Amino acid sequence: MRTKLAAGNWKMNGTRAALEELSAMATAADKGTAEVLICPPATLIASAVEQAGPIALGGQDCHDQPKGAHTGDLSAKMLADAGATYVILGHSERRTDHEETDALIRNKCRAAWSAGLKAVVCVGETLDEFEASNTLDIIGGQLASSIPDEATGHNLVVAYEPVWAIGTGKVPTVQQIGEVHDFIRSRLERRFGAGVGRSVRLLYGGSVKAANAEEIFLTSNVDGALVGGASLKAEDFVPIIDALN
Ligand code: G2H
Repeated sequence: MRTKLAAGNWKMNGTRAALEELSAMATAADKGTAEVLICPPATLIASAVEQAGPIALGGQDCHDQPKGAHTGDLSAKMLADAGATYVILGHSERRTDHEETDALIRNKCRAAWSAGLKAVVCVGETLDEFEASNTLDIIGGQLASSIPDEATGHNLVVAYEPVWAIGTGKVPTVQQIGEVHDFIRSRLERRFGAGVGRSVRLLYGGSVKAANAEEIFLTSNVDGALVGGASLKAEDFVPIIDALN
């Protein structure tokens, strides 16, 4: 069976004081069977290691090259060296703000795997694409082009994040989430075979909070959530962790 995963994406939020939130999250992680992951700003990863306890730590991006003249960038190995075991790749904010393409995300994925990191690859449609009923075409294309052939249930997590649901408070219906997650599962099985396809964890992301987590977690092929705003404070994130257990 797939281990449930509650993943927090702190985005560009938090200085060292924010690490105080980790202790209550660690207590919640200790109590249950779901895995808990926090992806703080990279500046906090090394100092988070001590407080994190059972919580896994991740980066929010990495470069596709192992080293070199890339001012301001971080390699996957640097994240791993700081204490990360995961990295989020292809978040829609990176695809938009930094014009990241599927091909670049695929290369970053390979770089992450070379450094021993697990990749959380994000896919999702924009509001225009959703309204034009193009969701499955878009997701199918992103899956095919962003994920390398060497994917396994160990090195890959896929997060479905409809762009129009991110930070907006708008959430698709559980039927819509289930339809997309079933589609992602079938595409992974078709490409990688049933063994790998069934072992990759699928997260839903986009305005997940304590009030809607339980219902989302009961949805077909939802193995957890990638949570932004509601992962910053333990009082918001702990109920989401608890809902997975
Ligand atoms: C989607 C999500 C976390 P939020 O970006 O990746 O953010 O939960 O704030 O919508």
